[in-house]
Amino acid sequence: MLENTLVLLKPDAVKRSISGEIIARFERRGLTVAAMKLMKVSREQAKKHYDEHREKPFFGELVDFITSSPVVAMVIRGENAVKMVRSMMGATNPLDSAPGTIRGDYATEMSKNVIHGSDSPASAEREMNIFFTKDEIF
Ligand code: IDP
Repeated sequence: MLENTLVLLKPDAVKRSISGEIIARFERRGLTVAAMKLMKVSREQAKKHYDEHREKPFFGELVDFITSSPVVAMVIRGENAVKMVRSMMGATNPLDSAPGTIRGDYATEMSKNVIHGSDSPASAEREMNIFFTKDEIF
């Protein structure tokens, strides 16, 4: 099934100039970029995006980090793109992410784990609307 998913290359990825390498992995796999921009996430967008974590002790830290400096926001499209991107990202905690996955190859810390990808088609729909207008998605 052809799907869209929301991907954020987090501030740590942009600062380390590894965005291109990560985008290349998606393209090499056969997924395509349907929307992309370098942007500073507002606190309002961050709180909406991470709403499911609102009650967690690390929520403040999460919002502070994602708004700290620019991210690359993308819509990635392809067959089963949601699941495909999640499997390419690797586990949330870099200690558990297998080598060969994005986090397994680039991350060492839970808070600076390089990438966000929607966890379901419903989340993807919700999250794409936070970062993109309809006419920005090709
Ligand atoms: P995901 O990014 O793999 O979907 P989520 O559970 O949705 O993982 O968590 C969102 C983000 O919050 C993670 O990518 C990570 O940066 C951060 N995070 C998750 N759990 C913790 C924690 O226990 N301490 C600190 N940060 C956390």
